[in-house]
Amino acid sequence: MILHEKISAQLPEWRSRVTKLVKEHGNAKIGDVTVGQIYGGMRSVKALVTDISYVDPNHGIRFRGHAIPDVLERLPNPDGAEMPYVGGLYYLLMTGEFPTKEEAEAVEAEWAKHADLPAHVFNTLRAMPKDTHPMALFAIGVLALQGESRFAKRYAEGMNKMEYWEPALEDAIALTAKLPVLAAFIYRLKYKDGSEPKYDPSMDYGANFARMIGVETPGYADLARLYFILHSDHESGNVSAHTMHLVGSALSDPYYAFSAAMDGLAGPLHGLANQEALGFLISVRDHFGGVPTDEQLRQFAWDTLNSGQVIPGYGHAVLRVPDPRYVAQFEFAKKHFPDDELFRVAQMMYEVIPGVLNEQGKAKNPWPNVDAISGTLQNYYGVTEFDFYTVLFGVGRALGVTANYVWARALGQPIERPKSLTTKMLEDAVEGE
Ligand code: CMX
Repeated sequence: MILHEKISAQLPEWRSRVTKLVKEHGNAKIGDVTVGQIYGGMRSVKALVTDISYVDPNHGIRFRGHAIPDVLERLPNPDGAEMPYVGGLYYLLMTGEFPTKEEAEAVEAEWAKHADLPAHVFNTLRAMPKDTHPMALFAIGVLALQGESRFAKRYAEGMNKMEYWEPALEDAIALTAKLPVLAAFIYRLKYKDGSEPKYDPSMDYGANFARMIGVETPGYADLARLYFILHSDHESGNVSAHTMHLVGSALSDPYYAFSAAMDGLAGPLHGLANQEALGFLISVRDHFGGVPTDEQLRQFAWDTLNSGQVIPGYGHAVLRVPDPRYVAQFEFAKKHFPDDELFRVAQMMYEVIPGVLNEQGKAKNPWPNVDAISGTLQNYYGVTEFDFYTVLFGVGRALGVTANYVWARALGQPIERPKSLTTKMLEDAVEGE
């Protein structure tokens, strides 16, 4: 299998780099931790390592060192498509190299082999109450697949730790292969006829997803490709990525770890902000009967802030500029449907909200994040059920977190276990300062 061959060839050098670094510089200090950071969600504490992606506060995400426009330009596209193969992005995340078209297609072919869901997954989800949130169904569906884990089986048989990454990679591929089918089934179960989707091996990942949720409008397969690529990874400290890493560090297999990660993505301050953001846009549009003036929107935003709520889709823990994932989606909408009413509301938000947040003076970053506009694009193509949007985020996020899982096992990252203190200890530590 192509990713196995590539990683296998790269591994000796990576292992010796890490071993050398830790052996020769294990006591070197990278930063200090303040009391404010301990109480403040560990913001900016440098305590994780990943080579899959990096978020530069002033430039945004770099996938394996490459900015989004570069990634979209250099990854190969399916014939006639505007956006690249998602399988090509997975190759880049896993190996750090841009694939040829054949290599991207080899990853896509691998996915096609593993895409089918066992019957009990469909049945488990059918047994859930109708009003279960799609993210709960998604996490349950993933957990219901756990029995398929090669990692768990090999571990139970007594596996050498140098081999952990191999069944981890098999699980990563099988899991990411199944997610579009799982997501499409949840969509059909919640909002359509509840029939079981079937992956078509003659189509790529993005086109398959578009077909399985029943959106055949030209352009939507490209949006699906773009969406999964943009949401794939955002370094290691965000809630979903960190959860995957933490749970995986106990050698829980990728199914357990990813299901837990999705529970974190389902929070409104993280992935669920995409459903909240579209809800906000719609309430603005409905309140004003269309696109508001900037003065009207300013007042609406202030009313929201004064009632103790956040403006969803704005702000970020690391970024200090408009999120390039927002910019890429904005450009897509501008090209394909510049006159769409909700897109025009989103544009007005971009003009007004940063000023309001700056005036309020609390948010460190007043700019839009990935979630501010993603629902607008889905809505345009008829995917109007916005409680489904975080599931789409989850399908994309799987690409990054599973690549991280494989490399964490390959490089022998140990169980994660930071140290806790008590408030009294902190008070004693600062006494006399
Ligand atoms: N609207 C209102 N207030 C905001 C705000 C926003 N969009 N963004 C930040 N603030 C407030 C915070 O709530 C905080 O207030 P308190 O001091 O009263 O607690 C203050 O500004 C400082 O926050 P910060 O340091 O700038 O931001 P954090 O790192 O603590 O939080 C985030 C980051 C994303 C949770 C926050 O900006 C937010 O709640 N945004 C809205 C929700 C959202 O869009 N989340 C999606 C993020 C991307 C993703 O993970 O999917």
